[in-house]
Amino acid sequence: FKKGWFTERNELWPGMCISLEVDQVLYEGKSKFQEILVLQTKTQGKALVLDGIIQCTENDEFSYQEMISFIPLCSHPNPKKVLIVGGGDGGVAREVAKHPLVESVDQVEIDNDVMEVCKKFLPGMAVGLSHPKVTVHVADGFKFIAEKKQFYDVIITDSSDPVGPAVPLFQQNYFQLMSEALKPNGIVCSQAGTFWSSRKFVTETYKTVKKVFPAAGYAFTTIPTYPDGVIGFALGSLNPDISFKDPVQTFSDEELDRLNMKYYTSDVHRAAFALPKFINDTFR
Ligand code: AAT
Repeated sequence: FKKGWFTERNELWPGMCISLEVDQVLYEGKSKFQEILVLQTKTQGKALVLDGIIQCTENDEFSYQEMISFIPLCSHPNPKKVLIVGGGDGGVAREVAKHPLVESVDQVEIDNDVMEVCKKFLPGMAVGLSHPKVTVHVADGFKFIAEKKQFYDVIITDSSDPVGPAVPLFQQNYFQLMSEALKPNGIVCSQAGTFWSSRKFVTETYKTVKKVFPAAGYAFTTIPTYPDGVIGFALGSLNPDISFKDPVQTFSDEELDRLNMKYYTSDVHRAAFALPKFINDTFR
């Protein structure tokens, strides 16, 4: 990419895609795993792009990072130990670390170059990587998780889309390994695509979670710079009686301000589980 409009063309969302007007290319490089691009966009702040796919922009990242973190954390009565898989920009670590009940966070990101680039160009997200609660591991999330048994209360998979190094993070054996890495009543929450362009993928991911976990759920958030302007999360829990849509922890407006929340509230949490009929129908 050189200049003008960057276009996120991909077969995962055939025939329609997002474009960002770019003022400047701030970084362009190739790691062991993927092509890394940082763009100064005209209206959406800086953008991180991996293998041609937008991972986040400064303007709207809070929607995704708050929701993928606080939905599972607030569905758990005492989320002390948390694992983040992926999330090299650090935004999810930033959100998880600020939750008052969280004591320690492991993060396993496969690509050290992504984290280094984000520390330089996206410090507002990368702060998460150096938070005292957070320990960063550079490794493949799949391998990392296979070695953990009954260890975490919550596992968040902030993964890139199912192309390249992230493919295994959507397979049934990955969800199986996550269920074994959880403590009793633990919860997993995985990035799980868009129900407009990737309806089949969303349904398959939900059904995979349902096979492995006694309880499954699906929530979504709005985000203009991801395909279709929405992205969903597949949730699973070892607690068969959980009701994901009813948060067991709620925060007052003052507490939400103190936590610097910009998107998440208890009402938004509940609303995120109200799915359009055509999606609910495919989940049956
Ligand atoms: N916070 C929103 C950004 C992401 S980043 C996804 C991260 O997952 C990337 O940094 C990538 O290097 C990392 N990753 C990919 N595969 C693995 C793996 N096997 N183990 C550990 N980390 C991995 C999500 C963007 C979503 C885009 C939606 N269209």
